[in-house]
Parts: sequence; structure tokens; C-alpha cells
Amino acid sequence: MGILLRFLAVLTVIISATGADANKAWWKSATFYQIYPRSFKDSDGDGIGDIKGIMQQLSYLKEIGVDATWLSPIFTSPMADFGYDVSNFTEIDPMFGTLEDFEALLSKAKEIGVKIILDFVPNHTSDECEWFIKSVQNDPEYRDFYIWHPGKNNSLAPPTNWISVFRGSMWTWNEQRQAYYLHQFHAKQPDLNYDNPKVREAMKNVLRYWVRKGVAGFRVDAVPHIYEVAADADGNWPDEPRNPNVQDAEDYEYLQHIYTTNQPGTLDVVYELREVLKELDEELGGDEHVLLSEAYAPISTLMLYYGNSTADGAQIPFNFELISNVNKDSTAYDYSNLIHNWLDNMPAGGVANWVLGNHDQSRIGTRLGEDRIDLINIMLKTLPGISVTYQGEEIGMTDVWISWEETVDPQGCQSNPDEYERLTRDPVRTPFQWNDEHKAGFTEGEKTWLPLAEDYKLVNVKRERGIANSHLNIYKQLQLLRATQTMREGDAEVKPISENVLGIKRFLNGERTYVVLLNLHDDVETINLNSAFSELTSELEYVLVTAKSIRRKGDKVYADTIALMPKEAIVLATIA
Ligand SMILES: *[C@@H]1O[C@H](CO)[C@@H](O)[C@H](O)[C@H]1NC(C)=O
Ligand SMILES: *[C@@H]1O[C@H](CO)[C@@H](O)[C@H](O)[C@H]1NC(C)=O
Ligand SMILES: *[C@@H]1O[C@H](CO)[C@@H](O)[C@H](O)[C@H]1NC(C)=O
Ligand SMILES: CC(=O)N[C@H]1CO[C@H](CO)[C@@H](O)[C@@H]1O
Ligand SMILES: [Ca+2]
Ligand SMILES: [Ca+2]
Repeated sequence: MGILLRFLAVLTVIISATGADANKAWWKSATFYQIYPRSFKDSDGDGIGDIKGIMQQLSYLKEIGVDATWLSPIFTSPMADFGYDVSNFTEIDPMFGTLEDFEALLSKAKEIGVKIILDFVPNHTSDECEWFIKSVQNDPEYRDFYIWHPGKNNSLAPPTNWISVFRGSMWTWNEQRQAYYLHQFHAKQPDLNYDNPKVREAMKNVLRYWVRKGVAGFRVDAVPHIYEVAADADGNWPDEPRNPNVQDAEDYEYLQHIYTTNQPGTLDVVYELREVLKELDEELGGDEHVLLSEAYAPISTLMLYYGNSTADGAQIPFNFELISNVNKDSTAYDYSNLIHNWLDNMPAGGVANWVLGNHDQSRIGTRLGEDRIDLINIMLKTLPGISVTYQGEEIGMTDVWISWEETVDPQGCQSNPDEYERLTRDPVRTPFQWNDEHKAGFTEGEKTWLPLAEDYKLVNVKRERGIANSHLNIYKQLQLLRATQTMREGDAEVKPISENVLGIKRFLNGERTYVVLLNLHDDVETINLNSAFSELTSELEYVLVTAKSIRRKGDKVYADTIALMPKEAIVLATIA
């Protein structure tokens, strides 16, 4: 109820507001785009993308209709996990540039109307962070900043059987402090102790620092890992139970993570971070600052990320349903169920979001097939709410095979030549493909930090700009469609029309109705839309077609006999 009331209050403000204030809730139908800075654009020829590179390409973000971009970490880091091991949260790593470069990026982005969101990594720091160094030294201020334990029954055995996400024990012995420290990820990523109020305050100060510099919000990394179960009276933790389906004792999946993920305290942290942003909204005015949270968790848990009746949570708890739970065989019923799972369970006033990729997940074209790239982008952009695109998906980049020798991702490197392909995230992190020239226009240098995709001469921005129904141009047309009032504010009806065809109807009183049809498989399908959706006109007009279509934009069709080619996806509109 509280959320609803607050939501209504916000709405009232929007409706009664004029000028700058009118944009307060800018994020509700926004297009978000994730930049992986190492691989976006290199400005100085060292083969690694950087802030000046992003600045050079800001107009591209505008071209494809991005409202806000979230940047994977650009903070100082020994790069054991490519920036997710932060040594100083308020300092820019020289590899990416300087604070001045970042400030220049903020001001140019503001000028052209693209918001900048930073990645916030609350679970851990680098072991090279000054806090950790002082904690190791038992400095009274920092002693309890991390999670330390002398070993089981004061023996030299690790305190629990817990396994880290990157394989092996979650505990590493520190000689100097003569104790184990906890790390849910890499040994160079010690976990912060969220039971320590000083830690919470220090992390909140990080948010305050960047918001005052002008960032629009944060993507919060690895949220389910923030809290571990509370220790017992003797300071000991329980072991986690076995997952009988996995035999490799070093593998993260060997155990069921009932004590190290999705603990109740996690939500408090999210609510507290949002509280900080709300304070900053009050202090600074203007557009609302947003919190995007990353969590792979059951839907009932994810819904609590939005908040409860007394506390607000993240405006955008990332929805990975369409990453985690679909595959090449999924039917229209499967898609519909997953979409409804989110839409029907959201708290009142919540806004849906759809995430189709990130720097940890196989790309759309590889995961679901290259012949479904447009179809998936069309779904992403026509579902109600917020869309999140990972860089390169708009041009149809696919995973790049990388040899064991060239593998650099710790999740791959910490395994072995037989296993790494299943674990490595390098294939989705390769340099962005700008054109068909030297190194795909990514760098002027001779090397790139990861190999470039071999298909860059065919799959690149420059070439796709010139092809009417290229992935890029479909994406751009979708952005125009998203700008319509129906797409921004209208209702949605999502349903399977047959085993193979998913339908999405978007409608708003007094506006044109849109019907999106996605033929997920390889049969030619003929649809009678009148039996699926009500209140359509007898004739409809094609407003978006793909390279698979035999019809053209502007063509008309009777609602009772619509043919769809294999894997074809179209958008129709009612005729006034
Ligand atoms: C981070 O860097 C800033 C600016 O260089 C410095 O003032 C601050 O003490 C550093 N913080 C940590 C935790 O090292
Ligand atoms: C540690 O202590 C517990 C309880 O006192 C006991 O059950 C367990 O066997 C001990 N473990 C080791 C390794 O000594
Ligand atoms: C909402 O969450 C906060 C923080 O976890 C908690 O203190 C409060 O009791 C919760 N409210 C309800 C009604 O569950
Ligand atoms: C999707 C995502 O951001 N995943 C990150 C989660 O956190 C770990 C450790 O910080 C990173 O390695 C992942 O890339
Ligand atoms: Ca560079
Ligand atoms: Ca933790």
C-alpha cells in the first residue's frame, strides 16, 4: 500500500509539474544500454577501451535511442576480475582515464541527453584496497571491515565447506593476520562485512560522491551475495548441503547455497541504498536517481527488491527471466509464462524491466540462434516498461570462440582446458565492431585485449547503417516505435496464440493499437488475430517488418488471416 501511495504521490507531482520536473520519473519507459568499457572504444591505441572512447561514441548512443547507459566498473583495480575487484571506489583507473575525463563525459552526456549510470560493487573490494590492507594489519578502524575467522575449532581447517563462485574454497588463509577471510568470488575479492555499520556508511558515501558529480544512478552488482547467514554464538557458520547432481568438488554448483545467497539482510541493504538516493533526490532536485539491482533469485524474492509496504527498494530489479529460462526450444507458452511471471507478480506501481544480455551471459544470437536476433530485440522493445540491451546486441554480435591460451577471464582461467568453455565469459566481451576497417574501428593500435570476432567485416555499425533491414536498423525503428504514447504508457496483453506464435498487444485509449507477432520456430503460421485479441480493426497495417518478411512496411492485411514466415517477427497497427 505504501508503495502505491508513494507512487500516486509521485504521479501527482509529475502531472502537476512543468518544465524540468516533468522528467522526474524519466526511467519508467527508458531504454538502458550496458557499456563494457574495456571493449567499447579505445581512444589511445593500447587495445583497451576507455572513457575518452565512450565520449567519442556518445552520438552513437543517441542514434540508437539510448536514454541511459550503465558502465561496468571503471574504478581503480588490479583487474583480477576486470574491474569487479575495486581497490578504490572513488578513483578512476588510469587504464580508463582520469577523473577529469569522466567529468567531461558526464557533462557531454548531459548536453546530448544520455544519462550515465555507474556499476556499484558492494559485496567486496580488491585485496589491494586500503581498507583490506589495514584490516589485515588489525587496524582498529578497519579490523571488522571484512569477514575473518581463525579456522574451524581453531584448527587450520577452513571455517566451512563453502565454495566460491570462481571455484575452490570461499576461504583464503592470510598469514599476516593468521586468519581466514571470506570471498564469494576471487581470492582477490574479499567480502565486506555488512554487519559493520562503518562498512555500510563507507559504501553509502560512495553513492553520495558520484551522485554529487552528476551520475544518474547505480547498477548494484551481485546483490544476493552481500549477506551470509549469521554466525552462531561461538562465531561459527554451518556447512552448505551437497547438490547431488554435480560431482566436481571444486565447482560452485557442488553445493546448494542456502547460507551464502539471498539471505534476508540483503533486502535491507538494497532498501538502505535506495534511501540514500532518495535523500540525494531531495538535496539535488531534478530527475530521480535510479537503483538497478542485479540478482538471480526466485521471483518471489525478486519482487521484494521493489520494496515492501514500509520501504522502497530498487526501481529496477533486473529481470533475467528471459536470459535464464528460455532456450532454442522454448515455445510461445514458455515465453508467455515467463513474461506473466513478472507482470502479474509486480507490486502495485512497479514498472517491469526486461534484460536480454550482459557481460556474463552468452549473446542472444548464440544462445537463441542468429535467426532470432531481430525477433528477440522486437520482443524486448515492445514489452511494457524498461528495456536493457548489452552492447553489440543491437548489431547482432555473437559469442567469439577463444582458445584456452587466450582466455583471460578468471572464471575460465581458474578451471582447466576441458572445462573453461562452459565457464569463461570472454566470448561475450570481445571488442565492439564499429566498421570493417583496422581492428573493426575499435582501436588504432595493433593488439586488442581480447581477440576480435572474425565476422566483423559483415557485422558492424557502419555496414548495417546502410542496409534497410539490418539488425541495427530494426533496432532503430523499434526506438521510434517506443517513442509513441501507446508504447510508453499503454497497457499490454501478452499471450501465446499457438505453440509457436507469441502475441503482444499494446493499447491506450484514443491511440493506435499495436500487435506484435513473433513466430518462434520454423513452420509457416497462419493466424486469426480476431480470436486472440479483441477490439482490433478488420484491417491492420504493417509498421515493422524484418528481413524474413515478404510483406513491406505500409502493407495492409486482414486480421483474420495473417501469415508468418519461419522466425518472422512483425509489428502491426490498427488503421484509424
Ligand atoms: C581513494 O582515493 C581518494 C582520492 O585519490 C583518496 O582520497 C581516498 O583516501 C582513497 N580511498 C581508499 C579507500 O583508498
Ligand atoms: C569441531 O567442533 C564440533 C563441535 O564441538 C565437533 O562436532 C567437530 O567434530 C569439531 N571438528 C573438528 C575438525 O575438530
Ligand atoms: C520492510 O523491510 C524492512 C527492512 O527489511 C523491515 O524493517 C520492515 O519490517 C518491512 N516491512 C514489512 C511490512 O514487512
Ligand atoms: C552480471 C554481473 O555484473 N556479474 C558480475 C557479478 O559479480 C561478479 C563479481 O563482482 C562479477 O565477476 C560479475 O561479472
Ligand atoms: Ca585505451
Ligand atoms: Ca558477502
